[in-house]
Amino acid sequence: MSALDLDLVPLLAAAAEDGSLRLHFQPEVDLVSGSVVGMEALLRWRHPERGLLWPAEFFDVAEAAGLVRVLGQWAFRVAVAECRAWAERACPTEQATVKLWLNVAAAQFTAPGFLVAMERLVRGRALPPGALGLEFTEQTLAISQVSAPRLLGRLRALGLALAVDDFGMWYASLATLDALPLDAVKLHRRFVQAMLRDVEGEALLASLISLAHRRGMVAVAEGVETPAEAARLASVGCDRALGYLFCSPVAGEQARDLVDDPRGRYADRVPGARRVRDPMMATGV
Ligand code: G
Ligand code: MN
Repeated sequence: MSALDLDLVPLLAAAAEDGSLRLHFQPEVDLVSGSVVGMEALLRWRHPERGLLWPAEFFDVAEAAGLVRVLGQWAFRVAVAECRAWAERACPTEQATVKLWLNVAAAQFTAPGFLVAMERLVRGRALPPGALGLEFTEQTLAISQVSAPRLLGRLRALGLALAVDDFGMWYASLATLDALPLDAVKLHRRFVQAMLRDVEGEALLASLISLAHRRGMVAVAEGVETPAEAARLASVGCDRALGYLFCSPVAGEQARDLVDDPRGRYADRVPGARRVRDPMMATGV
């Protein structure tokens, strides 16, 4: 890992107030229908000289400088306001057709006031059912091993969907899938690549998907870039995918356009060969 660029700290400390943070949105696509069923909110930071930076370029510095919670709070506030705007454009009381997924950093999840803040945010904005989901990496769930099951249970009781993110990037602890109340498993791009590399890779991916399904979770592949990847994913039973094949992360205005017209949006890019229904579609999660 490269040394931390601590020169970024003063600028980053001001970012939540100076208008240089952005939230982009990437559609999550159902591999049977090609419909947009979710959006992942992704934080970006416009640096005055270096241009638009991705979290990978500034998150380690933010962590070292204790700025993760401030950035996270900004992202949550903006994302929930956006979600509210989507609901108003559709029908505010009906089940949301496109769920907004937010990434939760460990520093946020382990902060004492997290649950109360989420409660206030969700209730205060009167979001429709199914409007919001939270993503946690395996590390985050492991750090808060003792409190995680209870906390996740309380978040779920608020009507939030819960997902484990980047699954397989750390220890891919199967206990995560076995013991925690989760709705979705987001599989890291490495599994998509492994699937295409050899039969062992495909078997590994297929067994993770099957395990997720047996636990009542939806399997979501990340970083899908080609039609061949989408077709293979569908053939091993993967439910949903995000990636450049469908759409890169886009700014708010374009995201609204996608949310207004999500049905069959990317039907031309999914093989449509599976006859099994998306389990989340059935439960409304
Ligand atoms: O939260 P998560 O670690 O899942 O973030 C995913 C990151 O990957 C985002 O920053 C997003 O912009 C990026 N990304 C999105 N689609 C693709 C893709 O198709 N390929 C690759 N390599 N990266 C992607
Ligand atoms: Mn994510």
